[in-house]
Amino acid sequence: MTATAVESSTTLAAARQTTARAVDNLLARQDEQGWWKGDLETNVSMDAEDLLLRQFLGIQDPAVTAAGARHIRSRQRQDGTWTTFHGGPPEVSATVEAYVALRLAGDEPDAPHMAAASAWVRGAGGIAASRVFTRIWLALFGWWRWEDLPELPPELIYVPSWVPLNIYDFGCWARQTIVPLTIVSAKRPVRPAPFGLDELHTDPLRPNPPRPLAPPTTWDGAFQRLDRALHAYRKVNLRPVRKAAIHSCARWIIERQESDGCWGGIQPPAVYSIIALHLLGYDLDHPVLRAGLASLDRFAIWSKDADGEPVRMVEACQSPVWDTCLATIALADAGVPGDHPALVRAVDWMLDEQIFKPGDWSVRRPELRPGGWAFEFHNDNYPDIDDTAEVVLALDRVDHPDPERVQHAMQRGAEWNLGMQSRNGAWGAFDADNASPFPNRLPFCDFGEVIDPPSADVTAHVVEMLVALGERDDPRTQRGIDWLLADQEPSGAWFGRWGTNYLYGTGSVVPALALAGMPTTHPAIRRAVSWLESVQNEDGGWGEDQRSYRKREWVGRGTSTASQTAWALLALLAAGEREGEAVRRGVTWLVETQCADGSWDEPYFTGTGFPWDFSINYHLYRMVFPITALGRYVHAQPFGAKRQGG
Ligand code: R03
Repeated sequence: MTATAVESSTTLAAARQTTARAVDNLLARQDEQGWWKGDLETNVSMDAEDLLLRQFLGIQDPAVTAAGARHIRSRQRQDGTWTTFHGGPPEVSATVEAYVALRLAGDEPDAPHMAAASAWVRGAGGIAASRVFTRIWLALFGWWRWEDLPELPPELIYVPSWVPLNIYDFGCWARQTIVPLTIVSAKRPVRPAPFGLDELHTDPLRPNPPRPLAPPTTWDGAFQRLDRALHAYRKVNLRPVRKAAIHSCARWIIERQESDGCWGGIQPPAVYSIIALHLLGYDLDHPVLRAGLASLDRFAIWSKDADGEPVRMVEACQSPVWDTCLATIALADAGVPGDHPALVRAVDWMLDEQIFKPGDWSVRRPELRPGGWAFEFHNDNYPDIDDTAEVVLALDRVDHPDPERVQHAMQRGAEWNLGMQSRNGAWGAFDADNASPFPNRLPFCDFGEVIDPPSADVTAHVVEMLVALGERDDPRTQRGIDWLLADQEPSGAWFGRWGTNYLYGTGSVVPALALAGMPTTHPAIRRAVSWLESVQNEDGGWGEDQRSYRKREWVGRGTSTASQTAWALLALLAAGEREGEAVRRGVTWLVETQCADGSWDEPYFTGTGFPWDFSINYHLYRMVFPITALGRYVHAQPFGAKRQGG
C-alpha cells in the first residue's frame, strides 16, 4: 500500500468507530413516542420577555423569576453585556431587555454587574437605540412613549390580499406577530412600572429623542411619512370602524390558536396574542388564555446550576419534526437497518404529524391540496416546505410495515411542495411568492426578516426530494435546478438562509445538484469544491461565524464546529472528493473532537432564524449532521444508502 492508502484506511477505521459511538448516543436520545427534540437555544431576550409578560399580567412566580434570572445572569459577559450568539459582539436590545428583567428579579442598579450593563447601554445610545420590539415591551410599563413607536393600525386586517402591505404580504411569523400588536398598539396600555429606568437613557431629561426624517423622495422618507399619517389617523379614526377592526383581528387570532394553546409554535405571536386578548377583556382564566399561557410554560427548559439551584431557559420555538427527520436520515446514512424499530417508530410519529387541512398558505394557493409538515409539535396553520422536503426524504429511507401508507404520505407531501413553488422556480419556507419589497420598508420592521422569499437551502432540499421520488425530469424540478445554478455566488458558494451560512447553503445545494445527475466535473460543482477547500481551517474542520451575515472577512470563516464541518463534507462527498485530502482531514477532525459519550461539543450557533438578528443553536445539529457525513463517508454512499446519482 502507498502512504496515502494507509492513511485513508486508518481514517476509515477510525471513522467507523466514531460513527458507531455517535449512533448509540443519538438512538438513546429518542423519545419513546418516536421523536427527537434537541434544545433550541437562542438568546436572553426570550427569558427577559417571559418575565416582562408575567409582570405585565401580574402573574409573577418567585421561583420562575429566580430561575429565569439565574439563566440570564449566567449568560452575561465580563463587560456587563449580552450577545445574541456565542462569541458574538454585545447587542443593545438583548442587553436592555436582560437588564430590565434582572431589575424585575430584584437586582439593584448599583450592583457591579448591573452598573456595567447600564453604562454600556448608555454608551451604545440608550433605550432609543434598541429595536422596536424592545421599546414596545418598555412602553407597556411607561418606560417608553407609545407615541414614539411606529403605528400599527388594526384596520390593516381589512386590506385585501391583492393590495401591497396586506397581512399576507408579510412572512407568516411577522403576520402572526403584527395582528395582535395592532390591538396592543391601538390600546396603548401602560401598567405602572415598579421602578424608573433613567440609567438606560443617554439623557434622562430627554428620554425619547426625536428621529430625523429622511428626504421625502427616498423610500425611507416616504414610509416615515406614511407612519406620521397613521399617527394622525389614530386621532381621527371612526370609532365604529376601529372597534370592528379590533374585533376582526381578535377573531383572526383566535381562529389560529393551535390545539396546544400556542400560536404558530413560536414565542412572539404567542406572547402578543395573550396580551392583546387580555386587553380586550379576556380573563386570565378564560380557556383561550389559560391554554396560551400553559403552552408558553412548555417552552421552558429547567436545569440546575453548579450550586444545585434551578435554572430556567425559554425556547423561542421547538423543533421536534425537524430534529426527527434529520435524525432518521442520519441513522439511515450510518447504516442502521431500514426496519430498525427506532426508525419505524420515528416514521409512525412523523406520519401522524402530516397536516391535511388548509392554512394561511392557502390564501396564495387556494386550489392546492394540503399535505405538508410543520417544524413543531403543533402548528397546523403553518406547515413549511423545508420540513416537508426533509420528512419525505426521511420516510423514503425506512422499511415500514405499511409501505402504502408511507408512499401516500410522501406523494401528498411532494404534491404540496410542488404546488408551493414560487413564480421564479424556487421555494421559500412557508409561503409561495412572499417576496414583496414593501414590508421591509416600514419603520416598524427593524428586526429580522419580514418576508419569506425563496432561498437556496430550501430549494435544494426540495430538488433533492423531487429527484429521490423519481421526478428528475419534471419541468418544475428543472426550474428549481436552473434557479440554483443562477444563485451561486461568484465565490462558488451558496448563501445559507436558515443555517450559517455559506457552508450551510453549499452543503445543501451540492448534494442536490449531484443527486440530480450533474457531473462532478461541472464547473458549478468544481467552483464549490474550490471554495470549500479554500476555507478549510488549519485543524481540518470548517466553521463560519454568524458575523458572516454582515462582514465579508467572516464568510466561510470561524472556529471549526461539528455541524459545519459535516456540511462541508456532505458537499465534498457528493462532489466525488471522497479520496481527497480535504475530506480525509475533515473526517479526522470529527474523529478527534468527538466526546467520550459519542457526542460533540458545539457552543457556537450554527442555525439561523434571521440572518445576524436571530441565531439558533440547535442542540442536535452537532449529532445529526456529523452522523450523516461520516455515514456517507464510511459506506462510500455520497447521497446515502439506496440512492444513486443519476
Ligand atoms: C431550519 C429549517 C426549518 N425552518 C423553520 C425554522 C424556524 C426557526 C425558529 C422560528 O422562531 C422565531 C423566533 C422569532 N423571534 N422573533 C421573531 C421570530 C420568528 C420566529 C419575529 C421577528 C420579526 C417579526 C415577528 C417575529 Br416582524 C424571536 C424553515
